[in-house]
Amino acid sequence: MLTIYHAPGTRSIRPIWLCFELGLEIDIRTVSFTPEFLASPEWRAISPAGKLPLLQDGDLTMFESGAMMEYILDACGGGRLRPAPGTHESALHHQWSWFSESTLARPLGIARMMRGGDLAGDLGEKVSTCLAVVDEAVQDKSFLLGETFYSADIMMGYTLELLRRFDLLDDRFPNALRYLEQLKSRDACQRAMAA
Ligand SMILES: N[C@@H](CCC(=O)N[C@@H](CS)C(=O)NCC(=O)O)C(=O)O
Repeated sequence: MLTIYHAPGTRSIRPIWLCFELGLEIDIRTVSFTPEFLASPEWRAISPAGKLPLLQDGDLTMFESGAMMEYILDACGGGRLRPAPGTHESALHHQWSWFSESTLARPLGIARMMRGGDLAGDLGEKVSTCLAVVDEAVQDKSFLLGETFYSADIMMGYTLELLRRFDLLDDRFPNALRYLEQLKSRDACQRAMAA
């Protein structure tokens, strides 16, 4: 059974949501999301960068949420929740998954490192530019790649919810907001958020 270390509101929601969508039984271990715990030798022994989420499967330990999603799909997905490998749709699926974490969420990480860097200025501008891309992508469809829900929507859903919490996703992006609400109405998402 997969074990996922979790704290409410953090990126551990992604792999948990995915497991719930796939109907997998998982062991969720809630940990304290405090600087003290994240810096503790006990935590650093399994999560060397001091981050959440963390996934364990037998002797495998992983500490990057997008990579966990790929592993869960490889090991337990049975072809579900992602397009067939090697197709153009799969290429775009990879692109949205990576875009969610490494491009759209990046300014928040920089702002945090700069201890409150200017999300109202340059960094906020960068987020808005990327949000406009998402807004346009879901303008005339239910999900990023059309009418089928995929794991890239989980990657994106978490990032959009994070940006909404920081008041960066607002009614300038009505399609992205509608898309987020639709994602959040899914039973698996609600269960992951309540975990
Ligand atoms: N790209 C990483 C980001 C991990 C990350 O920044 N996790 C946050 C929680 S959502 C964290 O552990 N922050 C604590 C810290 O940076 O001290 C992933 O997607 O797993």
